[in-house]
Amino acid sequence: MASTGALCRSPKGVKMARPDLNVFVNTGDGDCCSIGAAHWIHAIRYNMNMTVLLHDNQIYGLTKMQASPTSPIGTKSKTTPRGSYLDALNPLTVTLGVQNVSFVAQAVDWIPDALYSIISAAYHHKGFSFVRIVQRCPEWLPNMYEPWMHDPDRILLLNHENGITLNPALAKVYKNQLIHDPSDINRAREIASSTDPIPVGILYHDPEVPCYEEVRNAGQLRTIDLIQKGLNAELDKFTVWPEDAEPAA
Ligand SMILES: Cc1ncc(C[n+]2csc(CCOP(=O)(O)OP(=O)(O)O)c2C)c(N)n1
Ligand SMILES: [Mg+2]
Repeated sequence: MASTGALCRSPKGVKMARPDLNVFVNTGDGDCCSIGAAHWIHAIRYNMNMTVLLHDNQIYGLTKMQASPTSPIGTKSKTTPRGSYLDALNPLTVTLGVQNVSFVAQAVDWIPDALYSIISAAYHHKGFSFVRIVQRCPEWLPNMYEPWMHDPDRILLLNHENGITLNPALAKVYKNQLIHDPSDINRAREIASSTDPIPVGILYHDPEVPCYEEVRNAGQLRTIDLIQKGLNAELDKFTVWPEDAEPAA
């Protein structure tokens, strides 16, 4: 599921109806943190088994540059020509503040190796996995991450045996590393509040939080067989029996 309003367009409903599907939501900062924010908060609390990739380019891109909740203070845009007035919302600390949060990670688009490992870990987590991808926007905010891209020490790589496995070549370039146990939510919240250096890796992971599908026994109530049976019963209501028809020769 993708595009703006992605979280509004009820991926929770899709997962309830079809627990057999792997649900991925590709969302933007405007969509997730503003337009669909109510759905974002409740999707975390429901802890449904799905993966949300927040492509955070800090601007409404598709509609040609309006400030979003994650735009840094002072961002000049079509809706804030004198610069935005408020501090940016931090999607990581917000997610880490909601009941039943179970997986939170951060990646940057210019380290694809780590991005791949993080998305893979998110997919394998049973529950709601939230990955914020710090995403460049070449069209509207072209130089936003230049200083971070050119200085590997401004990336803080999170290391742990329960985190992601780093390619050794990458580990040599990104020397600013921290051993972080992703089961420690208080430490995760502290790390999440850093915007410089940018933390990359798994901030929080609790595999024991029950998924809403399990709590509601959705899988048992709505198997493919049952759905098919129900549909057939509905469609059979409209069967017209050819009582007066000539018997087939
Ligand atoms: C519910 C809803 N409201 C408004 C829109 C119009 N709209 C389309 S794209 C967009 C901007 C989205 O910005 P963001 O989520 O940051 O994604 P980006 O384009 O930056 O990748 C808006 C407001 C929409 N598609 N759906
Ligand atoms: Mg955006």
